[in-house]
Amino acid sequence: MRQQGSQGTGWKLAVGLIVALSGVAAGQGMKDVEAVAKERGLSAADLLAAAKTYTPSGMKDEYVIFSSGGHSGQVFVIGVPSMRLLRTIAVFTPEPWQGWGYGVGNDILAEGNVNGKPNLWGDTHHPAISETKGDYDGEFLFINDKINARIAVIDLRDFETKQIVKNPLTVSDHGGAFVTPDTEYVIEGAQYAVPLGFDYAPISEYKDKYRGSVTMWKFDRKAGRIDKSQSFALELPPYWQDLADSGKLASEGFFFLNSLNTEMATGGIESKQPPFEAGVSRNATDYLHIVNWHKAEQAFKDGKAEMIKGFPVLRIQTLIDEGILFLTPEPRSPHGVDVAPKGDFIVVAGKLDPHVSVYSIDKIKKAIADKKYSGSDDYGIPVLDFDAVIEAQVELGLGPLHTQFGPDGYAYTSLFLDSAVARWTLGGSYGAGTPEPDWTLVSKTSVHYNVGHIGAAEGDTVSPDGKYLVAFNKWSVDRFLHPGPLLAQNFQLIDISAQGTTMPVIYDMPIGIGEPHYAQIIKADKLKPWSVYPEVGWDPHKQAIDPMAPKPKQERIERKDGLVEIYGTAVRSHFTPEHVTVKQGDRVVWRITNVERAVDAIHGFAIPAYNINLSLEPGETAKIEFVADVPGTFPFYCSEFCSALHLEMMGYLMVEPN
Ligand code: CUK
Ligand code: CUA
Repeated sequence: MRQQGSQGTGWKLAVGLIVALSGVAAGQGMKDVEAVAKERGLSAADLLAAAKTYTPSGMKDEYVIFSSGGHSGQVFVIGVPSMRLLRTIAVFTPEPWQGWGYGVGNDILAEGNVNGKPNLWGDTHHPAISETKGDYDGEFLFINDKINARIAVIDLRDFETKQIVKNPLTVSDHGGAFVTPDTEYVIEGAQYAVPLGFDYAPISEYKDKYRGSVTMWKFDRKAGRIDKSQSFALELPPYWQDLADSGKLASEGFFFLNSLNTEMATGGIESKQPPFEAGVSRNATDYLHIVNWHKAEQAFKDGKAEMIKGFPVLRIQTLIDEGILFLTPEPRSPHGVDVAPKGDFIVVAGKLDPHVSVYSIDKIKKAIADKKYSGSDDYGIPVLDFDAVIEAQVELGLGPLHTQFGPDGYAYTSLFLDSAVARWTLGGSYGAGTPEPDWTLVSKTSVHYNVGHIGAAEGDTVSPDGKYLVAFNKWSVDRFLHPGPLLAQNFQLIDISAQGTTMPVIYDMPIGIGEPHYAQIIKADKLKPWSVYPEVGWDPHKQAIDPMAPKPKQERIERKDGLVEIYGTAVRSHFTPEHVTVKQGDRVVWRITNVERAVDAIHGFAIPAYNINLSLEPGETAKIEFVADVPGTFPFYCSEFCSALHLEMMGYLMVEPN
């Protein structure tokens, strides 16, 4: 049931506040607000929440969420506090409005082919905004596709995908995308163990042949691309590495990965082994992987990697010999691992344990230096003594999953089974920021329902903002109208601006396009997107002028040996040329430039029967290629309502039969 707030004085105060803020003549305005609130059954808390989130026409949002699009394979861009969807960025899945896969982006989508076959959906999980010194810089966005182990690079000047890389070693990933503090590397941890390169091996050979891995993709910021030639991977035991996070400041040079199948369970029934669900949860502890990536980079540069599937891999023995990899116990099957703002603490959420376990990087470094091991695992990797590296364990509730941070020494953890977000205090040098004692649970806010990740404003950077937190809930049950049995996910905005126990939910946003996982929230003024492309003839793929881009007054059709090259333009409200006649079987290369300079003067370009649609933003040039194998008469047209004479913006493609 939906909770009703008090209808007493608080309500009157809220109305008074809204009326005062809105500057409406107090008497009548107050009555109007009161009447609407009564009629709609709104409480004082509801009115206050509305005042905190309602964003009148023309007012801009203060923060921007980059959310994974889950099964949509895309990225959602959402404003905070209004929770309005501003954009979907086409990534792993064709998207007709943006022309993605229908004339533009086809080559980028093809980079994501797996074993030469197109994979036209993605399960996007974890977006990562590029960072400078551990703080979001708003230049690039990376996101992983869990189902196919791919990473995409998005340029935040135009919010378009520029690159997709397929991991050659693993078929699925989960511990990515995470970036090192200056975005030197994009980290991608595998999820389900497979023989490296996902070759066939019977499950009975699991322990010998199956492996985990983590890949360090080198990012070339100037090129705006991952540089595959400088990228490499680390072979890991087949422990189902889960989430990862990069160290920063105190833990700069390290990254952390947790795991959930150190049992090396291989699944059940006919094998007489327990099913995965039980087999994976037998041990009381799993392993947190501690990776010294500075040393890994050095080992790679020193030629210590072996080529597997044409990709350099540092084998487990090398990781041991070079002091690159250490393990330490963590409570059974944990989920998230999150590094505190100063980089000093690493928070592991229990999932099957009601605690978060907080590790100290100082203690980890000391334990490594002193060789304080409690033993080694089956592969000979040293295991750091748990008591030597743990700083605190804080009991929060059932099903802790993911942690974010505030500016004041608070941490926030999602509780999946409790359907709540917990606020708790960090200790150490953060302790002074909060009125409550160190390492204690302060309060919980119920969310609706089954929360996965949470995202706080800049909440995983070196300088979190506090203020807003969003709970990304898996179930919405009774929150919205039911559009059939497939229900929306629920993004709930929580006001975390007050210290102590006040942490109200102030907005519910249904997401009916796939199941998002993680999202990052950046201050809007850190983004510097273009409103039009810098110059006419701009190729977004190269982020530069295309010297071949058609120019006004130079439109033409060139023909040579079965090749037809069209140089066309689009402007309100006509295409040039308007007539294109080719012969059946001709190869057609059609270049088209939108020569507009006005903001939002977008043209589409759609050709029926040939599966083509483009979105041409002001200044953009695009090139499409097809074989005119279907004879006939094909009216092409602008598919974006651009002007009063939009319907007149068309032409004829005539394909003469042989
Ligand atoms: S995961 Cu979905 S709730 Cu894939 Cu980051 Cu934790
Ligand atoms: Cu151009 Cu419609």
